Amino acid sequence: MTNIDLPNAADVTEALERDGIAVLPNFLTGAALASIQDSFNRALARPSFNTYIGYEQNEKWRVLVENLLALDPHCLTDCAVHPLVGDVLRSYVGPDVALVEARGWKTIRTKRTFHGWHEDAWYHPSVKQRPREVKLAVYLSDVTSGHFSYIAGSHLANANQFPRHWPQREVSPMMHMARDVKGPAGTAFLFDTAGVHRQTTPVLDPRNVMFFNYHDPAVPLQDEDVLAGRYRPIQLNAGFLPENLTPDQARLLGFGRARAAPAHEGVIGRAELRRYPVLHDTVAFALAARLEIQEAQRTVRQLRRAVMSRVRAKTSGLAARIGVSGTRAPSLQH
Ligand SMILES: O=C(O)CCC(=O)C(=O)O
Repeated sequence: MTNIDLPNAADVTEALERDGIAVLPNFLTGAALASIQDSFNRALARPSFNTYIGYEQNEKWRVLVENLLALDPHCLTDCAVHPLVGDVLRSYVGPDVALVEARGWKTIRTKRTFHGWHEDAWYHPSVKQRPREVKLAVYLSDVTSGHFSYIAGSHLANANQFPRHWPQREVSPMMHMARDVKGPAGTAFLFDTAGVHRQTTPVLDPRNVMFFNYHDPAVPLQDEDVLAGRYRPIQLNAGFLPENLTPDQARLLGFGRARAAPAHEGVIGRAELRRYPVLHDTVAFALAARLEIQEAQRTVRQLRRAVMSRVRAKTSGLAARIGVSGTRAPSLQH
């Protein structure tokens, strides 16, 4: 269930314009939260491999749960196309805003500073005027450490420069502007990804979170993201869609926006940039070898059966010729 006491869209948009971040306490509660937590934990049970869809991992500290719109219906209705979120995004990003990514992750317990301050890089450097992009984040675990932190107002200062990583010495003078988002599971926040932000360390308890990313899908992407197959296509379980989906919600989900896209953008899981390609090939080889061995064992069993039935046929023919009934072949007698 979503919270009816949420702030109104105008106030949230104003906070985004001013600070670059707006916190939505108790955004997700009750059955909707419990359902997503359960689905998320099931996906975290084991890695995706071959026929099993679980989590993906490309670094030690974070375990990714991709394609939230295929994970649980509440990710779609209670988060991605939540009416408040839609209203804020249309006025802050623009009428062409659409969901481009819906993924979550678990950060493991760590004291290591594995994730630094940054703005999100996503659009092609040929785009001169920085396009707006907003993420909706929803905590799925209670967060008291390893929380999200955002330098309020930094989205305005960075508006005309290409996104980059920020060393701590550059951020230290702005730390009095840091918004630390801690809170129970169900706490959400919207932030402009042009602002300087990070996940803080230490992470004393594993943290589960979902991130829904919105920008105008017509904006060209940076080369790395095209190679990595990021942002498109976005998978959706059509069965999760509510019967009364509004035209605004359909547009926010990007309905019809990929019709003119080149074919390679529509193919899931064919990114040119693979993480750990040697390991990937080794595992694929091991699976192929396992299947070949199975097939060889089957052939050996078949051959053995064929030989045995020929031996039986021969010995019973021999027995018939010498007039002994029920006698086993001499070679099998001892
Ligand atoms: O996991 C976090 O708290 C930080 C997320 C982040 O840096 C991002 O989404 O760009």
